[in-house]
Amino acid sequence: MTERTFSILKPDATRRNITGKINAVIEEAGLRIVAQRRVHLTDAQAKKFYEVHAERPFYGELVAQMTAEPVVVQVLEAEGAVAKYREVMGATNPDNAAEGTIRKLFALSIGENSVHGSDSLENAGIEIAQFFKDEDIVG
Ligand code: RTP
Ligand code: MG
Repeated sequence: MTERTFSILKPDATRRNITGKINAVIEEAGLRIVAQRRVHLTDAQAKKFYEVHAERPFYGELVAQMTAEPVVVQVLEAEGAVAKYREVMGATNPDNAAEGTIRKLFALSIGENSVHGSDSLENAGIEIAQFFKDEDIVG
């Protein structure tokens, strides 16, 4: 089934000017970038986005990192886009990420791990709606 997933190219990627290199890996894997926008997340936006992690010890650091510099928010489309993008991203900790994955290629650490991708189709819908209007997604 054709699905849409939500992606963020994180501040460590915009800072190093490697968003194009990451997009090349995304497109090479067959995911289509059907919406994309550069944005500097506010504290409130980042806190809401990562609400599920509010009780985790790294929450404060995560919100600080995600608001430090701009990010690129995206909608990616493909057959089975949610699982496909998780595979292309690689493990959260780049030390555990498979060869050829975005995190293996580009991540600096578990915190500065270059990309976010939705972990379920339900969350993809919720996350896309936080950043994009329907008419701004062109499949
Ligand atoms: P994401 O949500 O960003 O796509 O990454 P994920 O599913 O692989 O990882 P998740 O468990 O949802 O954690 C969200 C983000 O929090 C940061 N993190 N830091 N210091 C730590 O132990 C730690 N653990 C997670 C990472 O940036 C992770 O992507
Ligand atoms: Mg996650």
